[in-house]
Amino acid sequence: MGYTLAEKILKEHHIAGDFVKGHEIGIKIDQTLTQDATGTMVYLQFEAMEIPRVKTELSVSYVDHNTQQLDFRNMDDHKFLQSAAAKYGLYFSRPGNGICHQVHLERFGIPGKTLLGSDSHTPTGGGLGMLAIGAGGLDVAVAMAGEPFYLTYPRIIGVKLTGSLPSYCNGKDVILTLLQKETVKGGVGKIYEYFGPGVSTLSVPQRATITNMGAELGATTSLFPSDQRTQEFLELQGRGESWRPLNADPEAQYDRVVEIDLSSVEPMIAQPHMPDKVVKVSEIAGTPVDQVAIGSCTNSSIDDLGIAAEILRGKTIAPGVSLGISPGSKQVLNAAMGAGIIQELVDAGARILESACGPCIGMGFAPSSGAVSLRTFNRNFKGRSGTADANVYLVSPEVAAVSALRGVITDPRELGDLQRQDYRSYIKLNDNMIISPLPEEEAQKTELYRGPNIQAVPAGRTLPDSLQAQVLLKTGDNITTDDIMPAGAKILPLRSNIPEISKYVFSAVDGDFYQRAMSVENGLIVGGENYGQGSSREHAAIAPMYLGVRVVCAKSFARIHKANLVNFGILPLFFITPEDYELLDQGAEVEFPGLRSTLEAAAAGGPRELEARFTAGDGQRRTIRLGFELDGRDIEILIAGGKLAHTKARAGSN
Ligand code: MIC
Ligand code: SF4
Repeated sequence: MGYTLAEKILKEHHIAGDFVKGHEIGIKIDQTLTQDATGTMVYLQFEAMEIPRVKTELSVSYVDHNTQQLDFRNMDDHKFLQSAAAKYGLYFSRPGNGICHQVHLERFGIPGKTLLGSDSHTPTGGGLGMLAIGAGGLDVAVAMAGEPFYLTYPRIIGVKLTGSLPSYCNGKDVILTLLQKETVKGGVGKIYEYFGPGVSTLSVPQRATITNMGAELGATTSLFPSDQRTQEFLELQGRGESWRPLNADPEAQYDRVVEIDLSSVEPMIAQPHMPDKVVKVSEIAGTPVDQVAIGSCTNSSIDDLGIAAEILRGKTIAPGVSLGISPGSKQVLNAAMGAGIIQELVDAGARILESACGPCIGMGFAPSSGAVSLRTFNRNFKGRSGTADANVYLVSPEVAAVSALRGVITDPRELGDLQRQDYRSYIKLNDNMIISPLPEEEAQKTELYRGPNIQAVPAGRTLPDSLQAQVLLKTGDNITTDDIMPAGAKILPLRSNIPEISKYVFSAVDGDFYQRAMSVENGLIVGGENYGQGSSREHAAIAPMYLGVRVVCAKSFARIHKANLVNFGILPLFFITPEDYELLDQGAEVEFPGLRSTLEAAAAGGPRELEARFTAGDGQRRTIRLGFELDGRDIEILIAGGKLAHTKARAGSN
């Protein structure tokens, strides 16, 4: 029997648990990455673990999210992160050096290694043949401490690629096609592994676009083989020695195979407000466009900017359109300057933004009221752009550029065959914005810099045996972490200050949530399917915990958010009978008798379900059964009141 590539890498890194599909396994993490919006919590938590230096092969702290410094707060966080990198032995990628995933691909990613990142788009590294997984910050801190990362052994979906992409298509159209088939919850508990003759026709940046946006499937990660194209990419980065060939065995068994003939892929577009609301561009062509943004960790490589320049050369964007470009990294920006791409884009009317996340996370370049904004990004959740009623569409750089030109959504096939240039000779290596780890002795003398906005991580409460909690909010399906804990230029500077950021929990969904949560001792949220999809931000768990939320009852959960809930002592329960969701309304007082003893019994092999009693909307007293997919370790963490408390208690008892 042969192995898939994902299985091979998992097997090589497997250090705990039974290596059986569906079981929990612990894997060794070789590399970690953090970004500034999640990073401050990561290093505060790492500090609390009292470990003098990271134990991974390589760890990098990036600053790319909160780069609009409207006051002291973001810059204070950057300084804190720089001091933490110096103290704990990490590389530090300074603001301006680029988006974490793009820079990591260029400068650090290694085929066959494992990477854990406190950002949900960490799977970008899968484009290089890395097993790259997004996780909550605390899980990343624990991995930096040399502990295993635990995950449920995923199902492996093979994506067989045949043919080659037409000139007007991009890796983006491939992943949008897959999102249309599989939906935003189709990938939960799965790894998407690409194979077949079509693979070699895709460059590493195109592969990275595909693995990056695999996050929108809810997948654990996505993975490409490491082949000659990978070798060429690494050699261009002066890192040829990091290359090794990696492939699935010919007789590898996938749990399911999806086939995509690249030659038949068409230009695709995700409509507001979900990445899986995908249709062909031709179906909605002609819709007027107000704004176009090219960039983000999905589509900001030199080839992405290059093709936009190719389309816009010598022309001017439509009068009603504002075009913003954020190059993925300093390397991309430099190459784009060298190749004249920036000149051409500026000549055509583009506004050059910083090499950072920028508009993708609502850090500037917000669209006008009710605007149609076409973005080469990966998420179009309502309000994420910074404008509550904007309509954001997700597209390739080809569609973005031609639509900017015409002022309406346009199918790039109108332009006929597109000519692509080879920009390789413009790539110059310059790591002067990456600060290397300090030698151990010097590192230990470094003091952490802490600005006044940086507050300690609040502690969770231990789980009582019986709990009564009030339903604070009932949501529908596919609630995102942006709904739970919004981002944007106003709220992001509060990421290091939980008491302050907590005031914005669910603020875009229900303006009274904060007040209501503050008025009860224990809160409960009712959710639909795929609760907590999207970002890895643990603030979507820490802040509700701070507001007293003890339990979330949902039809199903997104992977990273569920792990974050457990890490911060919030119990994730699912409706065994999905119709019971209808019974549990906002305001209900729910009793959980024998909560802790039921969990303890489950850890010892007992049934993984418990009872909840409440008065339903019809005035009837009801008892329903709720399930939990938690293993013994999760249960210990929940009982202790969260992973930090659990880790401390364990350290104390050793
Ligand atoms: C995002 O794209 O939503 C973010 C901002 O990069 C997040 C991380 C965060 O919230 O800080 C993610 O994807 O994990
Ligand atoms: Fe940054 Fe957007 Fe990528 Fe998140 S999705 S890492 S905000 S560019």
